[in-house]
Amino acid sequence: MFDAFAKVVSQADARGEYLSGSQIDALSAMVADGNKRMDVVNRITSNSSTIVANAARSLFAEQPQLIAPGGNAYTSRRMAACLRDMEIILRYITYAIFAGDSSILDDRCLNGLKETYLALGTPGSSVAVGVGKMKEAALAIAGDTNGVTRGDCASLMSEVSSYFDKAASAVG
Ligand code: PEB
Repeated sequence: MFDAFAKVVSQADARGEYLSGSQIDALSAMVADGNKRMDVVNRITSNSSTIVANAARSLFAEQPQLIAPGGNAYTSRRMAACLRDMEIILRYITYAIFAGDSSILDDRCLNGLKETYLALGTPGSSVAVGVGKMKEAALAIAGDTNGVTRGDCASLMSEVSSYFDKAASAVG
């Protein structure tokens, strides 16, 4: 598991090189924008239940066969497993945002997840739709400009977006 700093150090060490100016500049920009990153993690974390519940509700409204008898989220046990899975994925995404690196998400959550879903008979493509819905909700909450000092959050938002995309394409 890496954060953005350890990743750069490890890559430089693999080549036996000092850190480059551009690597230091990139990390320095990340530090300068650190408060925005912490804010985004905090906002998504404190709204996680709403994000998960709304995404699941919307997924089941679009794909009612999932909750019909015989469906993959039918019975409260499977429904609970489904909500739990979405929650786990969102939690690892918040770690990746915090660390500024996706390796924690890749290694501890996404690695082998598609195969797990195949083995369970759970439709990975539906999970991917659910993750996409969590992404829209999380971006809306993270990017809400009410009550905050306005600044340029474009690159942070696209980074946040990329972790959700990565999770969706890993299972879809
Ligand atoms: C991954 N999910 C399930 C299981 C596992 C995971 C390992 C099997 C064991 C169990 O039931 O608990 N666990 C989960 C995860 C990590 C982990 C992400 C990462 C670290 O350790 N069903 C649907 C929807 C979807 C869904 C499309 C969006 O119809 C999920 C939610 N996951 C789902 C369901 C099950 C499951 C298990 C329904 C139960 C399947 C079953 O027992 O039939």
